[in-house]
Amino acid sequence: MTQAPYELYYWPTIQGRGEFVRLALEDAGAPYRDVARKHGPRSGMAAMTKLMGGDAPGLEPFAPPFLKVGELVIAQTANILLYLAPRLGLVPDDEASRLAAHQLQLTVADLVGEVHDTHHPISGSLYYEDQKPEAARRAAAFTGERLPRFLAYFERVLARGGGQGLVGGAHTYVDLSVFQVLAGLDYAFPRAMARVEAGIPGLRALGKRVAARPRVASYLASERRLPFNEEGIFRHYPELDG
Ligand SMILES: N[C@@H](CCC(=O)N[C@@H](CS)C(=O)NCC(=O)O)C(=O)O
Repeated sequence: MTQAPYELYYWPTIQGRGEFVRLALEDAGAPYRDVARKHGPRSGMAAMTKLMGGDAPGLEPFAPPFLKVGELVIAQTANILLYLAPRLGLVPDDEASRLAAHQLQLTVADLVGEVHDTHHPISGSLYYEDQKPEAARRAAAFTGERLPRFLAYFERVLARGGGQGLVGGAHTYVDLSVFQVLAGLDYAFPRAMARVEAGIPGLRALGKRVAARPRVASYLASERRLPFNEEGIFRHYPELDG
């Protein structure tokens, strides 16, 4: 039996930031183990906390997701994708394209951080219910200013590159990530998304193309794709979708 080369470590019940890595692995058809979601030896939450507790060979990761490949443990979503993409054929070879992809992925990470802060503006260790007034203010600023600004930026980048992909004409991991961002924002903020809809035709077409990619479509229809929920990053609290 061949051993899956890629081991993804991420919280087992949410899409979260792990989903950006899952989508890249799934789109490429790369064999991987979603370690914390598996049962048995070297699996489950115990295996994840063990590596986070200083048992990782090399550099200890601060937070999931992280990817283990042999003795190499790589953390930070954008960093994991930077490593994986050339190996999975999800970024062109030239340096300018790789830097562009990484830059865009870091911008996705900024956006994801701001989405997280709409429901946890004070602390990730407090319940949402304990920071609701602050969350309401933060979410109003996010849906009113930041969400339109981020999406208009990605729309411009896409249009300027010809409309096929965010990094020129090539299909890259950034296209997968922006598809995921749109899916998450549609779930969390349907009213705010309706307000920006007319301004993002290129992103919508890109999202449809990504969802129709055979391996992505089959992943999205599978049990491996967890549903969005109110434990993850993209949460639907109607009161935050003003
Ligand atoms: N910048 C990191 C953020 C990692 C992160 O915040 N992970 C969350 C789950 S999505 C977590 O478990 N954080 C625990 C913590 O920060 O203590 C990345 O993009 O991977």
